[in-house]
Amino acid sequence: MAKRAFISGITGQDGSYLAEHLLDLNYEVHGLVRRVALEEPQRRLSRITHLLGRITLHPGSLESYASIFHIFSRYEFDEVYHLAAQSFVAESFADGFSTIQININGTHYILAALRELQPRAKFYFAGSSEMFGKPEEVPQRETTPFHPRSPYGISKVAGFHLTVNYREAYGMFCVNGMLFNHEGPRRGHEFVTRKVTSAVARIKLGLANELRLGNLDARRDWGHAADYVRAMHLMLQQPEPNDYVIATGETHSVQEFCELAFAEVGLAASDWVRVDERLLRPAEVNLLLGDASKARRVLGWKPTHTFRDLIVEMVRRDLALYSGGLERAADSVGTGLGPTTPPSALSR
Ligand code: NDP
Ligand code: GDR
Repeated sequence: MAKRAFISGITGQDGSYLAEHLLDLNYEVHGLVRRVALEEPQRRLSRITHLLGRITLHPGSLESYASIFHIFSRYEFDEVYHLAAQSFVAESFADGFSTIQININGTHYILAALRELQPRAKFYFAGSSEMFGKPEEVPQRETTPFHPRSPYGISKVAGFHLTVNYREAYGMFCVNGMLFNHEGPRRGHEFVTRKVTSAVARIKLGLANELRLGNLDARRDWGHAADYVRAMHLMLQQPEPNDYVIATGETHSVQEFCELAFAEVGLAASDWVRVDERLLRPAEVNLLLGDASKARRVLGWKPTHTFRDLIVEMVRRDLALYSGGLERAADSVGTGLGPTTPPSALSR
């Protein structure tokens, strides 16, 4: 019989890739969507338009224990992937209260409802390299101490410990993915990689004339989201629950990302990029570099996209998008922008 999976955050970058991956593996896929998504499906369901006939969506919110309890009381799941979160670090400085409330309580609600209703479901928590923050060693591995630098990072450390606590206290199969930055053409426009590639495309097409950024020296270990969702699934297929770092093992600066992205369209980043001090963060994470050797050894996971492949794919998709080449709904899949059809897959 097909396994049944539940994905919170199915409308996000990772949720959409994970849903595709699980459908390819013949899973029955369910997802949580906010009720506002129903009011604005064109924008809010655009990453999963192409999947709507094959998945079941449940209205609900991380802010409502009742909505989560309701879903888990109606359906039993083999695997629960908890990806939903306020995921933008800069926003967490602007409104730390909401980030902490949604990310910590939302995780706790899902774990508590699972414990009550289906303690045998396997649970994945979307932990982050932001937990390492100001890293106490380079590269960072599973045993590196946490030193979060933002309300977002703090919320992920709390989610990590909640996940470990449910594993230890109640014997549930709960795992933490400790994922480093991962990107792709479906990335939200607020994150630096997509901000750069969409600006590169618009500048090349004469639709924009500069790109304002904050800290160009920050270094990240950037991988491709399609690779990282495979790791999430593999973590839940192991005989014992455990926590894993997922990373490429390469680090690059924002400056390097910009140079390669502009070079892809024959432009020089220095002619177009301006530093805007308003985009600097109150506390920055300067250097992240992951050591995924445990995932390589135990899960047999490794990344398949290079840094350059990732940039080229993102720039080309944005060029096609902004030049009108992705107008039709079927082609706009994954841009997070394009038109979509009304949702027909809602459970109620
Ligand atoms: P996105 O920001 O693209 O997606 C976030 C998802 O969470 C969206 O589906 C969003 O729904 C949903 N969500 C937010 N708030 C709520 C809420 N109150 N109730 C229900 N759903 C909500 O993030 P990614 O796909 O990039 O990341 C997935 C997870 O992995 C996140 O937890 C993130 O923090 C974590 N992570 C991401 C990394 C990365 O590099 N991408 C690295 C490490 C961890 P809606 O569409 O309605 O806004
Ligand atoms: P990050 O991603 O904070 O690492 O969190 P983001 O792309 O926002 O920032 C990466 C680095 O780029 C610098 N930067 C800018 N960032 C943005 N967004 N906009 C700018 O204009 C800009 N200029 C420079 C930032 O200061 C930072 O150093 C992402 C999210 O997906 C989290 O949810 C996830 O947990 C971590 O990755 C791992």
